[in-house]
Amino acid sequence: MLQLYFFPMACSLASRIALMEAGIEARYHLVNIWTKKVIEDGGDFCEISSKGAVPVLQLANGERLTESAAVLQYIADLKPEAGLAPPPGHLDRCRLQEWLSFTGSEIHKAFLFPTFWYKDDASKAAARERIGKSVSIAADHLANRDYLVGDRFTVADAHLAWALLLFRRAGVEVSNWPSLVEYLARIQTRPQVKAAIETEMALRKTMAV
Ligand SMILES: N[C@@H](CCC(=O)N[C@@H](CS)C(=O)NCC(=O)O)C(=O)O
Repeated sequence: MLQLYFFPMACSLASRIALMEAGIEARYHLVNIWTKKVIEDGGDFCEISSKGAVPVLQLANGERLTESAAVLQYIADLKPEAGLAPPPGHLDRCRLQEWLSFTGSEIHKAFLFPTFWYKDDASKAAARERIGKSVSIAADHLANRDYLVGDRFTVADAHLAWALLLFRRAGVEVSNWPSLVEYLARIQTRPQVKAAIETEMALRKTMAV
């Protein structure tokens, strides 16, 4: 069985959404990403992955995969019939990778600066402006379409939707981009997305961090 190491409402939420959308049963291990402890047994998370970051997906053969872009595509390819990623070799598969990469580097990492790393207001404001530029690209793309790639929900949408859910913490309002407000609402009408968010929101409240 697949095993996902996660922290509630962290980027590993996208992997949970992918597993649930694909109907793949998995074991979920709650990790405290700040203390690097696996909650259930107090084990050292850095022994699971030297990166010390979620998501980590443990495969059926015991190998472990990290990086959301890789984990999400691996899950999607386990159940091609769920349509969570275009088939390899198709141009749309490269489009999917394009969005996974953009969300992971230009959006995800960008909002960490104003939220956690920068202490002074000027640096925070500059970081928010930068994230705004990246987000505007996604907002323009979604102005006339329902999903990032093709005409159906893919793992790229799970990834971007997760990032948008965390914007407020970084002091960035999604309401600045009406197309993203509609997009996020659309993604959250999906029963599996809703259930995944509810599960992690409930768990997040139990964490003291
Ligand atoms: N490039 C990685 C980033 C993973 C990442 O930054 N995960 C965060 C949670 S959203 C984390 O676990 N951070 C803990 C740390 O870096 O110490 C990915 O896209 O999966």
